[in-house]
Amino acid sequence: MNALTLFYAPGACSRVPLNALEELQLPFEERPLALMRGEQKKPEYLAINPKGKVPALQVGQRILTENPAILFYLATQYPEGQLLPNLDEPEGRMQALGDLVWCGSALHPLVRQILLPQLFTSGDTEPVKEFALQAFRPVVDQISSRLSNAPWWYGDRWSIVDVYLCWLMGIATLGGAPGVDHLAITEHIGRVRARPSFVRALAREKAAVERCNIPLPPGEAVSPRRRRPGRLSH
Ligand SMILES: N[C@@H](CCC(=O)N[C@@H](CS)C(=O)NCC(=O)O)C(=O)O
Repeated sequence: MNALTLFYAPGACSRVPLNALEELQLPFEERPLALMRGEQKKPEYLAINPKGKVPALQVGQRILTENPAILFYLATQYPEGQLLPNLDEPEGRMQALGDLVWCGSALHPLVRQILLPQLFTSGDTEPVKEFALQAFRPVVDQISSRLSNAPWWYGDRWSIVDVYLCWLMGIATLGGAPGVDHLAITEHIGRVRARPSFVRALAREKAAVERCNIPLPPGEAVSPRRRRPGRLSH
């Protein structure tokens, strides 16, 4: 087996692959970065991931970037871990890939605009945030309606998509989106957070924060408590 190293930042979207590795119970090395100190833009890290973002997963000598790609890689490389359902059918694989890409390419940019509108304009941030909040509303309704009928995104089976949605909804809620108003979403977040692999992932983040003295902005959560918005570039 190729050695795995995850480059991640406490509180960031890299929590999803961190949770995936914990779910798979694979041995891996962790390299936490302090985004607030700009470690993701330092030459040492840019040599690993020129995009200057977390996550990055080193697999042997290769580097994988982009959450959907990392998660799909882990799910298909270690199918016994059941990170995604129905991987043995082409339709199931493409459904799962579609959902991961939706999270990464549609929802993640939207929640960034909600939490960090200042990154998208040099002027008034309110219209940017309002536009993103409006675009996010039907998404929240869609997620909420699906989770009202079943405990997990894929019905009665947990998957890594649930963790991705949980992280996205948490960030959007920090930014003022109406996630917590939806009981189905709040309860879903509770279920995701109660899973042992999530608890272990969070404990790793917390330990990294303490060990490496990683500064977190006020809104950044490495504990289940919800806090105020921060300034990380999510
Ligand atoms: N498309 C990328 C987005 C990664 C991303 O935006 N990561 C944020 C943390 S959530 C980051 O590294 N921000 C630091 C920065 O932009 O300087 C993915 O899905 O992996």
